[in-house]
Amino acid sequence: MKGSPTGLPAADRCLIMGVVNVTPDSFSDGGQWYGAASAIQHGLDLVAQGADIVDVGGESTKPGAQRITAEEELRRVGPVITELVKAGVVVSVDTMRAQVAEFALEAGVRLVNDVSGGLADPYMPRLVAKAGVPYVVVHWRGHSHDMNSRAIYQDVVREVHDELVRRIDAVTAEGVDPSMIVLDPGLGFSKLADHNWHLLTRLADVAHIGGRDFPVLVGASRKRFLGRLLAAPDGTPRPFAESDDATVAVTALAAVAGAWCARVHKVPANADAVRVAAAWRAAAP
Ligand code: PMM
Repeated sequence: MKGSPTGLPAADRCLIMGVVNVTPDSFSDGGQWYGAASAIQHGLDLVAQGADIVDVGGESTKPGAQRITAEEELRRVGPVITELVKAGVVVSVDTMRAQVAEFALEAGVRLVNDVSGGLADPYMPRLVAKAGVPYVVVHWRGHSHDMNSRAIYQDVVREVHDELVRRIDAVTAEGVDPSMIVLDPGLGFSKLADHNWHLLTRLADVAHIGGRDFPVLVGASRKRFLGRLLAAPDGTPRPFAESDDATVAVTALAAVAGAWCARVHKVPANADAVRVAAAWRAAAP
């Protein structure tokens, strides 16, 4: 796996992307940063805690979530993106919509994070290509309202790899420069716990495509498979906000395996973990 695409922070370690969900209903932190002022402050706090990039999103993608309008999404993220960019923060926009990405690019975001990998909005790849910014292409099989019904695989690593190959072909055909693509296995997006674990142990294989090693972003933070792993003896899953330590463990392991960036809700311990991982990798024979 590879280093940063042009235009993003470069470091000799895995980067940390801090999450600002400007939503009332994201599964892990919905409602906490719903107002623009608190979302902006949260973004600034994440940078002070060690985030290299701040990812701003306005649409919840939790399983079962219904879509909002583009206008509502823009209303949520617009002021947050504008103010964070003005403050000098490296901002990425987490959106599946070209209309929202276009606003964000004009405001100065440095990365488009599209959890649909260009499938949800046919105008997205061309827009990103024209802007010449890096593009996170996430493995995705469909919108949240019924994504779990698509979590069927014979060999999840091979199928996610092959479906990402098709996405790369599609977005490069629209003009996206392959050197600007970051791949993401899409943990939890039409994936059950076992699928996520298999993908995590084979990140390099997922991202080795056409003789090229693409940079990989990992979004394990507070996801259900961690809450299930840490369930109480009676089977009750651990609440999302209490799986941050498990997220840190995944970040460390993914960073040692060569991940380019970890997308996390709680930055400080993850920022430490990527530094531990960098020292580990540097000392490895
Ligand atoms: N997961 C969520 C949202 N955006 N972006 C990328 N690139 N990868 C992910 O795994 C990802 C994402 C959903 O999690 P959240 O609602 O807790 O932010």
